[in-house]
Amino acid sequence: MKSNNRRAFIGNSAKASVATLIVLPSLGAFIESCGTAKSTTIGGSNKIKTGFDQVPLPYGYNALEPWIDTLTMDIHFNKHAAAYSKNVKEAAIAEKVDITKPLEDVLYNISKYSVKMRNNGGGHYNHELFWKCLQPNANTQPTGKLLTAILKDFGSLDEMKKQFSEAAKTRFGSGWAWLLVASDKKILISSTANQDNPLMDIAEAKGFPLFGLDVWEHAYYLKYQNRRADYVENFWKILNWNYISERFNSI
Ligand code: MN3
Repeated sequence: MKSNNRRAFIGNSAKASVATLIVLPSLGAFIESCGTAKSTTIGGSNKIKTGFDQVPLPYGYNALEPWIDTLTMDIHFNKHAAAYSKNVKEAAIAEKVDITKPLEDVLYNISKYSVKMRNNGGGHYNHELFWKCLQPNANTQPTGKLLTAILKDFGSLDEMKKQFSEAAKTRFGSGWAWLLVASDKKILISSTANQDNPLMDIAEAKGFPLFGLDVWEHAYYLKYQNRRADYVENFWKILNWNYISERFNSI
């Protein structure tokens, strides 16, 4: 894990003090880790990086009614998502990961870690992102550079939504649908199983996730039961495009 720590260090080196620089093992290692840092996947600024602790929900449990019900939000945040955060910290301690560094640094190299880290690191990251991408009474639309990019890659906003909804509805079993930016800046739609995500080196479609939709049954079953398609349809009504644009503009 030492090289990961070095990579994480380099990622934050703009903020590092001269005093901390002297702990680097050698100039050779410094140069080597600079080279590795460049090869990491596309990512956002430090401002939108993810820590290992849960950030408080930015709205009440009932705020997304009637599209996502209060009890689902309460259980989802306080039980399911809380468990991912607790478990990823356990895995981090066991695998000597510095939890003061962004979780993204682990996810970029997830194939080098345990299954526990993959499931819970992904689970924690995905949920922290999910809450921020939702908003009560959203009624927002993509604008500016993000809208231009969507139109370029999909032809229309409706076409993007159609393809995303299809990915969400057809993901077999538990998983997520994603809108992501690939390293060539092309906007893609993908879906992943379980708690995997596009940041991971094992992902089929790699890139920076703009938003994801949780299609595990725990995300919708109390209200929608087997009607995943209705849940997917209603998701568009509470999507926080302002935050999603902020993510797009940060890369
Ligand atoms: Mn979930």
